[in-house]
Order: sequence, then C-alpha cells, then structure tokens
Amino acid sequence: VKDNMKILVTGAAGFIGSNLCRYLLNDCSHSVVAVDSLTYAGNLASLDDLRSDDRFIFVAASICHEDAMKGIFETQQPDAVMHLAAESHVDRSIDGPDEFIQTNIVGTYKLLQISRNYFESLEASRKEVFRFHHISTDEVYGSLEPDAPAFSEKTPYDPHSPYSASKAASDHLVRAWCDTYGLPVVLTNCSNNYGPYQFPEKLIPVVILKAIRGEPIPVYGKGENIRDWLYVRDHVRALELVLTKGHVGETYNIGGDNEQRNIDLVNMVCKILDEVSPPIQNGLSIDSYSELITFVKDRPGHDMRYAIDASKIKQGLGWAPEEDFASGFRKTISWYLENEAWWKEILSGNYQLSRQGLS
Ligand code: NAD
Ligand code: TDX
Repeated sequence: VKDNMKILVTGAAGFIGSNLCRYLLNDCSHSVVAVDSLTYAGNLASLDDLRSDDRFIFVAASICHEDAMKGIFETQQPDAVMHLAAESHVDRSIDGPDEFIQTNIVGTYKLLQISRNYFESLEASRKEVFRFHHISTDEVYGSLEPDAPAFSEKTPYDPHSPYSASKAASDHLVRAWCDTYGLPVVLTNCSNNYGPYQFPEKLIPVVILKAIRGEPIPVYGKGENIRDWLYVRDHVRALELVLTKGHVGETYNIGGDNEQRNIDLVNMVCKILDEVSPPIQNGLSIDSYSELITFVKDRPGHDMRYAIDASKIKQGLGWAPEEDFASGFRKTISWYLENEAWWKEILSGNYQLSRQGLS
C-alpha cells in the first residue's frame, strides 16, 4: 500500500476527522479530500490551518446524497476512503434517533454502494491499493460487568443506545460488502477519545467549559460509569496504520488501557484546572472547581463500563498509545484555555455562519 495516498475522509470537519486530516497531511505524506455535510457537529474552523495546503481540498456534501458523492469519487479519484461521518452523541440519539438511522445506517449503505461501483471500475493496480476504512466504536459491544475481560474483536455485539445500535448496523453492512461484493474493507472500533477540537457536548469539554464559566458540572447518576480514554492523536495514528498496513476484512480494536470512573476523571480535570487557571482568575469565589460538580439524572440505558483489549493491533501492527494519561489531559485543558475563539463561536452559534455560501 502506498504511503502517499489520496484519501477521501468523511466527517472531516468533526472532532476526530479534523485531527485525522491534520495527521495525514502534517505527519504523513498523504493528500486529503475532506467531505462533510457540516451538521451542528461539523466546524470549518477546525480545518482552518489545513486549507492553505495544496494537498487538501474540502467539499461540503452529505454521504446520504448519492449524486454529490458519486461526483466527488469521479472528479477526485481517491485511493482510499476513511469513513468517519456519523451522528456521534449518545444523548442526542436518545432524544431523536432519526438522524442516526439516516446518516449512520442509510448513509453508510449509500457510501458502500458508491465505493463498490467505483472500486469495480478501477484498473487492477489501483484495486490493489484501494481500501474502505470504517471507523467505529467500542459501544457496539455493549456494557461490561466490573470484573469481565475487556472487549476483543471476537466479543459478540450487544448495543444498547440508538447511537451504538446504528453503529453496529453500519459495521455489519461494511463486513457484508466485503464478504459479498469483495470490497476491500478494514474496520476499527475505538474507545472514548479526548483532545483538541472535541465538540462541547461531550464529557471532557463540558467539564472544562462549565468549570471556567462557573456553571454546574453535570455528572450523570453517581458518576460510577467507567470509560477507557484515549488521546485523539493516538487514535488517528492507529487509523493511518490500519489503513496502510491492516489486513483486508479484518477488525482492529483500539484503546488506551486507561479505564476511569467518570467521577474520578471529572475530579482530576477540576484539579488540573485549579492549578493552571485558578477559580479566582476567572472571577469565581470558590476554592476548587470540584465544588461545581452536580449529580444529575442518569442517562437512560447508561452503559456501566467499556474497556478495550487492543492486543491485536499492538501485536499485529506494532501500535501503542504514546500519550501519557495525565499529560494528555493537561494538553487538552491547555488547548481549550488557549483556543477560546474556537469554542466561543460554537457556544454562541456563530460557527454555523461559516457554512453559508457553500454549495
Ligand atoms: P463528531 O460528531 O465530532 O463529527 C462527526 C462529523 O460528521 C461532523 O463534522 C458532521 O458534520 C459530519 N456528518 C454528520 N452527518 C454527516 C453526513 N450525513 N454526511 C457527511 N458528514 C456528516 O464525531 P467524532 O467524535 O469525530 O466521531 C467520528 C467517528 O468516530 C464517528 O463515526 C464515531 O462513531 C467514531 N468514534 C468516535 C469516538 C469518540 O470518542 N468521539 C470513539 C470511537 C469511534
Ligand atoms: O455532561 C455529561 N455528564 C456525564 O456524566 C456528559 C456529556 C456525559 N457524562 C457521562 C456519560 C458517559 O458515561 O460521561 C461519560 C462519557 O460521555 P460522552 O462524552 O457523552 O461519551 P460516551 O457516551 O461514552 O460516547 C463517546 O465515546 C464513544 C462518544 O460520544 C461516542 O461517539 C463514541 O463512540
């Protein structure tokens, strides 16, 4: 597989997509065709620093729009697809599952059909190179009991939320297109990511931004749920490795070996913030941001624990997380403190103005 591929990245203006594009261009020698329909979660500002690179092109389009997507394949002639476009927030999927079914299931189906037709039209040497990489989540495996072994690639699927069920459905479709039509696919299922450019609805940015603005920090239930946290840069490194070195038809689990109870994590973030941006500096008359922690109504069907066994990608492809847990969180907190303009535009809703005038 080539190390200078032209990669069509769907969901490129989202959290992981924008970090992936940055890695593919700045740390590797790939070119990127960035596709995103700019839903509430997509933000062109997350790609600002990449737009002057002549190996980068952005196209506003939905994976659900077949004509638009076909046109992109025809004109751009990508060597590979990395499919990240999705509705990604569990709470939103509970309040309104429709978009999750449309984008995550129907959109993935449409993208598979277009990719399959495109793949079949390629000449033999380009067929060797082509991959369809589906980016998925550990949530498809369901919830673990406290002492149960971590999820492996062989763990049976048991999704509980509309989000995880829709991602599970998309995983099955991708495998079926490989087995039935010979589309050369690879799949990855990753644990919770944290890092720069994460939309302020997810736990870590919620905690940081509520804290520095002196608002209650909502912790669901008793805060005892456990997630396995991975720095986003380690995830995108793994994605590039699987795309270029992974075996066709295979799935790789990606995780940080870093299980944390929500309440412990939230307290840790508050403690780092106390140090680097003391409450008094933000005009707050509290000693510690942890005083803002407020236990709220639990998420319905809230999975208790996720944990990933990443030994297949470690042993098979030589991947390992590089970012140390504490330093990764410090970097993330600093990023939010230093990039006020990025999140203020989101909190005010102004970021959505950037999509006006896009075809
Ligand atoms: P995100 O919500 O930040 O970004 C998703 C992007 O997809 C947005 O830019 C949005 O505009 C775009 N999008 C949505 N519908 C689209 C459509 N119909 N057509 C084109 N673009 C569309 O999500 P994220 O956290 O960056 O997650 C990216 C992918 O990684 C998702 O598939 C998610 O399931 C998966 N994943 C995320 C995590 C995590 O911790 N965030 C962990 C494992 C897997
Ligand atoms: O305000 C909050 N308070 C809280 O206690 C939020 C937003 C979350 N939580 C809890 C719920 C979860 O146990 O924190 C944990 C993490 O929540 P999210 O950030 O919403 O992530 P999660 O539901 O675990 O899903 C994430 O990881 C897997 C991503 O959103 C998914 O896209 C990914 O597939």
